[in-house]
Amino acid sequence: MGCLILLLAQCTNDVKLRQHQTMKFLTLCVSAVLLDAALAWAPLSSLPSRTAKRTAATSPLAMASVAEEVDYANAERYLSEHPNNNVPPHIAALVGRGLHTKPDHPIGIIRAKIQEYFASLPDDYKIFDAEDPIVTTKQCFDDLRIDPDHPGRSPSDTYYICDETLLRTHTSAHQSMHLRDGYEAFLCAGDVYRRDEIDSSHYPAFHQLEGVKLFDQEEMDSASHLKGEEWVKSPECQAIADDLKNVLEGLMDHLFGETEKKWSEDYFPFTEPSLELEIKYQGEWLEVLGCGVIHEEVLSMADRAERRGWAFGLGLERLAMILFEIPDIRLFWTDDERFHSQFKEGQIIKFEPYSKYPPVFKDIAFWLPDDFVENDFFEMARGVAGDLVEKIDLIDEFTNPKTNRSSKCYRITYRSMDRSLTNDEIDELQDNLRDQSADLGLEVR
Ligand code: FA5
Ligand code: MG
Repeated sequence: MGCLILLLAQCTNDVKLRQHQTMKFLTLCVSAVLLDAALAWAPLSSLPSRTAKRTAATSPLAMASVAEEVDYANAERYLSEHPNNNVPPHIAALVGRGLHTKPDHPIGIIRAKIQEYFASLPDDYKIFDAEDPIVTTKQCFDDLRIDPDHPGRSPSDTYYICDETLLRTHTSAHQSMHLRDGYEAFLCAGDVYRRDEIDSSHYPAFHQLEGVKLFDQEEMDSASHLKGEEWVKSPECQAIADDLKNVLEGLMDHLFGETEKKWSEDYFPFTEPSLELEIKYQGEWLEVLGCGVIHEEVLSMADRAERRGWAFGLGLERLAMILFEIPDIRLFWTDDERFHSQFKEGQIIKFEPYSKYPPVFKDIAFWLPDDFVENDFFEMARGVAGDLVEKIDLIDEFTNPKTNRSSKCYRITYRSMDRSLTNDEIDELQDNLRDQSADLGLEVR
């Protein structure tokens, strides 16, 4: 409730915010109060399974508290008229599709399989899957020690609704809230959004599953006062990291049987040490998750200073691509029945490509303005041609030594997942893209 009001207050700072949106938020606040009251008597343990959102509703801080009242699939929620709103309509249209909650969708199937593994472990993991995809900068970044000038926070990487609210870039945005609410072991799945490169394993909308576990306070007692390097070097911190690796290796074996895995050091401001795990897929290493021992400052900001534990965040599309042999990340979002009819709840079935239609390649070269942001161009291409853009590769770069002007040449691969493309239609899209490039200050060569 508190957060909803905060969110409302932040967004109404924007005088241009449409009135009906303000009304919607007010309605939500009232519903949240009613729901809070209605649930106040319900013992947590008596609630059945799809009630993660209802148990969250008993918390004063839960953004998910009105999950049953809010229509996350309403694209209007994400398209405020705030001058710094950078959510394009084709992204707003993806939010709230809830692929991770669909029992017959590969994302839902893999999520269920992951939950099945965690249910077999001794700890009791609380399941969340209905948090609001709109989070505050505090939830997504500050609570996780991500500095104001971290590149991941910039509008070239993140979709902002208004200055203080955004589409979550990772499910870690909900860690602190659940920790503060007293949960000690939980899984939290949801759709996340990033402005990113375009190819078969990157998509601006994808799904993550977050896992967090705190350790018994007595086990950590002799070390929980340690900070920084001293803590990281302690046997207690090492024990947490070892447990984390064991649990995740067990998960990979549960999903794939024996697979080739590779751990590497990584860096996240909210964990130390931090690691990433890669899996061999079609002869290449594919990064599937990031994880680490939760930074003591994150725990202390979440009012759990005396506790220690681990966290991980894995990419559900990446895992599903390996498990179901789905060759292109765009397929997860298709409405094509030839895709959906192949998958059934609880079953791991290899995907049979219904056809591989031929690609159409088009190159575009332009002189760059000084403030060129590659992701702006990628997004513009997706805005013009949608999922017909399979990938965009930089194929040439050049700086004129006399004028010092730089140019780049990109090759766009157009390919439909369900039909053959005609040259004429692609020429038209490419012409549109060339015309629109001027809006980014690009001078087509
Ligand atoms: C994170 O998002 C961290 N929040 C993970 C984490 C959680 C670390 C808790 C420590 C503790 P990263 O940006 O590496 O980390 O993303 C995690 C996973 O999401 C990646 O390993 C990958 O599997 C997936 N992923 C990232 N970007 C994309 C994308 N554009 N498309 C599809 N999957 C992606
Ligand atoms: Mg990573």
